[in-house]
Parts: sequence; structure tokens; C-alpha cells
Amino acid sequence: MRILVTGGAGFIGSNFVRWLHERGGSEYKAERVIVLDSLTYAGNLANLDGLDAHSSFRFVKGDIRDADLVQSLLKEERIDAVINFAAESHVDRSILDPLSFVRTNIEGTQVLLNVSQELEIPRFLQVSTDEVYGSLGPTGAFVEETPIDPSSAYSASKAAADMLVLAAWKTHGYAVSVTRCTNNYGPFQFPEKLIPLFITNAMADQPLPLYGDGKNVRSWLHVDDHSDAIMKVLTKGTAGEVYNIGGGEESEKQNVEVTQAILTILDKPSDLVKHVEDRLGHDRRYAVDYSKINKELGWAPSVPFEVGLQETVTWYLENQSWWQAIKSGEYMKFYEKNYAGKLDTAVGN
Ligand code: NAD
Ligand code: TDX
Repeated sequence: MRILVTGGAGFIGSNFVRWLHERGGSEYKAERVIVLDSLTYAGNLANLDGLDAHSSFRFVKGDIRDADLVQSLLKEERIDAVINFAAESHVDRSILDPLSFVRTNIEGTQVLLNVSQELEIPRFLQVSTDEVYGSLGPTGAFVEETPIDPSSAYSASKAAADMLVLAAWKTHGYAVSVTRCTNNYGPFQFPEKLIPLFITNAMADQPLPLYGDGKNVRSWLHVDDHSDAIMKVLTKGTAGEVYNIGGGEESEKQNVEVTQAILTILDKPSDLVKHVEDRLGHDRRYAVDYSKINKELGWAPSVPFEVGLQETVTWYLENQSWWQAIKSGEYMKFYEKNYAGKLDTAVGN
């Protein structure tokens, strides 16, 4: 199989490419993997270190909205599957700059889809999120039939992209799939998201800005389990279908629990935690029912959260130059300008 991976220099995309080379390659016969990534603040060539040693791998810097580039790549590389990871992915940023989410997540997806469909690329997989379903109360879980009800410009833009992708199936019979996954964690996650931000802040004895009461619930999935699910959907999924992907009930944690688990692993004091002003439109709880992908494609999560979190903390301990380079760069200026001020309103732990 010859696969175009867009957004492959980001967190999940780079882990996916590495997973494919190291573990999934023989099973799925990925003879060629091309990464197309525009290297936004979240894209990082260091995430792909070592992969260029494989003759089957190629990196191309470019935007998914560049139809000419996408077209020439798909033709030249004789691609038979497109997996679209490219996105603006951070909810907090979507509050500050929603237009950039519309441009990449909606327009970009449609450009990629148009060209893939015109060239009759056999499979197109859209990597989406459980956030499109909105927020849950204390019980229940999202199923594929749950009406979409996004809360942020991020999740609204992802929901719009899902609808455009599914419309290509309904209108043209183009063989698309949409996957909707819960929160991922693992190595190479940009330190703006909860887990890597709190690990790296705690390592540097910096405060951990916990939004609101810290009791919002997320269901956590190790990024390698996500990669496995994506390949199962790509190769065995029914065209035109949505598949939910999640970590199961035991992976559902309040943010305060995740925070305490990180502090315990690092042996850091809980007074590093600062309750700050809540995120606007903050979804209270996500939980995913993954029985469809389990029954149809035999997928289930394999990494228990406690094991995966320990391994992830170890990775950040062993790869300090990776995240220190990010934290000393442009990103930190953005973070300090927009978020660090929240700590001024902190109400203790
Ligand atoms: P990320 O922000 O780490 O990576 C996104 C990548 O896309 C970056 O490398 C960036 O340079 C690239 N990119 C952005 N705009 C582009 C454009 N116009 N053209 C080409 N490349 C572009 O994001 P992530 O956390 O790895 O998420 C990947 C995908 O998975 C996204 O579609 C996201 O919505 C989805 N998802 C993420 C999670 C999660 O927990 N992180 C959960 C479910 C779904
Ligand atoms: O500093 C923080 N303090 C805090 O309390 C940050 C960054 C987050 N939080 C809270 C907000 C959420 O309840 O932690 C939870 C997780 O936040 P994020 O890591 O920003 O993830 P989330 O908003 O849940 O979205 C993520 O999962 C679904 C990804 O960023 C999305 O791309 C994905 O679709």
C-alpha cells in the first residue's frame, strides 16, 4: 500500500508513521509512506527523526490546501490511500483564532478530498474527534449515531469536515471513512495539551494551570492504539461509515486525577497545581462507546492508562532537548501572552 499521511509531522501523525514502520508495516504492507505537512507551530521535523533512513519514507513540506501540489504528489507517488491528520488541533487556540481552523480543517479537507476523488484514490480516511459530539453529562457514552453538537470552533470545524467527507460518499460513492477518537497521549505531543504541558511544567517546578474545578472528564487513549485502529478502519472498514475509537471506561479520568498521577510519578508536590479561570465553552465530559469498531474490526485498546502514562512521563524525562527547544521558541511567547496571565487569577490548589 502507498499512503499519503497529511499532518505527519505533528503528534499523532508522526507516531502513526513510526508505528507503521516499526510494527504495522509487515501486517499492512506499507511499501511507501509520504508525509505532507506545512510545518505550522505544531509540526516538527524532529518528530520524524530517523525515518528518512527508510527508502520507503518521504517528507514533503506543503499545505493540504495546495491542490496542484496534492495532485502532483498523488499522481507521482501512485498513492492508494490518503489519511488526513492535518489540522489545527488545539481548542484554546480556536477560541483566539477560529479562522485558521476554518482554513485548514474545513477548506483544507475539502481540497484534499476533491483532488483524491478526482484521481480516484481508492481510500480516503478522515481522522476526526469525539469532540464533534459535544459534551456529556455524568453518565453515558457517544455512539456513532449521537447527533453532532460541537462546542468550540475547533470541534465545529472538525464536524464540518466530517460532513463534507461523508457527503463525498453520499453524493459520489467515493470510498471514505471517518474515525472519531478520544484524547490521545504519548511521546511527541506538543506541550500545549494537558498531559505534556503538565509533565514538562512539573519537571521544571512550574505551576500547573488546571482549568475551573478540574473535574472535567476525558477518556485517554495511547497514540499507538489509535494508529492500530486507523489501519483497521482503512483496510477493513466499510466505506461511508464513521467509527468511534476510545479507551473504555477505565480510561475516563477527571483532569485532577490525571494531574495528581503525573505529580506522583514525578514525585512533585501538589501545591504546583493552580486552579485558574475556566476554558470558555469547556466540555464537561467525553466518553466513547467503541463497540462498533470492536465487533466489526476486532479492535480494542491495549495500553492501560497507568502504564502508558508512566511510559510517557519517562519519554519526556529522556527527551528534554525535544520539548525544551519548543518551550524556548516562539510557542512560549504565544503561551505567555495568552495563557500565562491566567495564573494571576489562580485560586490555589
Ligand atoms: P498536531 O497539532 O500535533 O499536528 C497537526 C499537524 O498538521 C502539524 O504537523 C501541522 O504542521 C500540520 N498542519 C496543520 N495545518 C496544515 C495544513 N494546512 N497543511 C498541511 N499540514 C498542516 O495535532 P494532533 O494532535 O497530532 O492531531 C492530529 C489529528 O488528529 C487532527 O486532525 C486532530 O483533529 C485529530 N485528533 C486529535 C486528538 C488528540 O488527542 N490530539 C484526538 C482525536 C483526534
Ligand atoms: O492548561 C490546561 N489546563 C487544563 O485544565 C490545558 C491545556 C487543558 N486543561 C484541561 C482542558 C480539558 O478538560 O484538560 C483537558 C484536556 O485539554 P487538552 O489537552 O487541551 O485537550 P482537549 O481540549 O480535550 O482536546 C484534545 O482531545 C481531543 C485535543 O487537543 C483535540 O485535538 C482532540 O480532538
